[in-house]
Amino acid sequence: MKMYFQEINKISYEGAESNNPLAFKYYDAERMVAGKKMKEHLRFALSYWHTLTGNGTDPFGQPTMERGYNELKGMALSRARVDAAFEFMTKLGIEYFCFHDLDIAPEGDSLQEKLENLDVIVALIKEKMKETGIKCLWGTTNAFGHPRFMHGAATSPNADVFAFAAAQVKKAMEITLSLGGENYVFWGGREGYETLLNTDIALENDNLARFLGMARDYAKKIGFKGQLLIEPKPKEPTKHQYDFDTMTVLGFLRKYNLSQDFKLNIEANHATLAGHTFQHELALARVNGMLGSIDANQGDMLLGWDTDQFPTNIYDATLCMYEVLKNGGIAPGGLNFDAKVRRGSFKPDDLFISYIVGMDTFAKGLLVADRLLTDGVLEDFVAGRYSSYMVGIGKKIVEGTTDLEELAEYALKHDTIELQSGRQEMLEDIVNRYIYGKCE
Ligand code: XUL
Ligand code: CO
Repeated sequence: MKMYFQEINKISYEGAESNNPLAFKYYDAERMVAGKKMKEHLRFALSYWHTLTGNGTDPFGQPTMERGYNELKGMALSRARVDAAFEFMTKLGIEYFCFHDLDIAPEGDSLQEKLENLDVIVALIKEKMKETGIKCLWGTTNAFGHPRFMHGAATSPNADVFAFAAAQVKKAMEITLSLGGENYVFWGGREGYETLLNTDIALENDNLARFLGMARDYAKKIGFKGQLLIEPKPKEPTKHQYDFDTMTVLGFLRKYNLSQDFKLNIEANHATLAGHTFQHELALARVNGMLGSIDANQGDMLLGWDTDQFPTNIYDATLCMYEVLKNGGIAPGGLNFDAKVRRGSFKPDDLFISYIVGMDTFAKGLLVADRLLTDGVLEDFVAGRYSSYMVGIGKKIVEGTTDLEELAEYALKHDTIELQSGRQEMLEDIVNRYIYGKCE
């Protein structure tokens, strides 16, 4: 079998003092943290699209990525990418992957040919999974790239497009099931609009719900036990994506009676595009029992689009893992690196270095978050801040045993109110100090 990363050996843990860019400084897969192995907390996954099919093109320029399979085409290229993917994951110790149908096999000239191509590659992937023990975190379908989806898929004004997308999702779910996928993701693709002058948003939203309902029914019918996930994103490619953010999706799912069947896949860069922090989206999903999985990446605060950079921001990673720990873990979801190397980082070892930095950032974030939670520093402060709801009139408010009249009477007698400081800067300093050194 051809090797695509011959010059790179298995990546090992060397510790925080190491200067080797091709070694882990914090990610020590078997290390126990809060009763579980690091790798069980983090459940890292490779994104097939950015890692194997991404070639460095941007709207202004041609491919840049130096890859050993660049000369190949069609099915030969798809086969080579399978070999490269499993070599890469094995060397990094990544135990999961995520994919779109079209990442793994070429379109073909007809729907039939596309389905047949998929069957051939899926058989190959299955062999590799058996050989390596690597698993599928989630599958999805690409119903946004082909020109037929220019006006959307489930929200296209053309019913034939709706049907085509349905055929694709049906197949992608079957594949995900046959690969033992633990989740299935719906990212909105082009489910949104550019102008209301040509758009029936009521019908489009109803159709999106109909589509998701049919997908849920089919998943049940074929015995897919994985978690169904929706990945919110506010804009790009459409001006206004229907799955804007956590609360928008939650409202939508509740309206159409779908909230029992779906959870959310929260992506860092989508959160910031929506004008939220990553933690905001994670926390709202968590407190509503909807946190399903994570697309780990980061955006650039100076740019208004989805740059899908590898996550290197320790502050955000810490607060992400804080939410994950408070959620009782992320399984059956995981941390999928929906991230791509910059166009100028075109060498094969850049791919390894980027994953290593991302994995180290989240491993360190996990250590800091665990220590923050064990010491209870933030939790204790927050509990104290709301302590007036534990007794007296506050307790009655929470228990629903009071009303406006009683509250008005109470307020008349207690109109000299003493407030406490929110101590934001003090708390930020505490987080900083835990990041700097309280947990090696
Ligand atoms: C797009 C995005 C997708 C989904 C899968 O912004 O994040 O890659 O994660 O379709
Ligand atoms: Co994503």
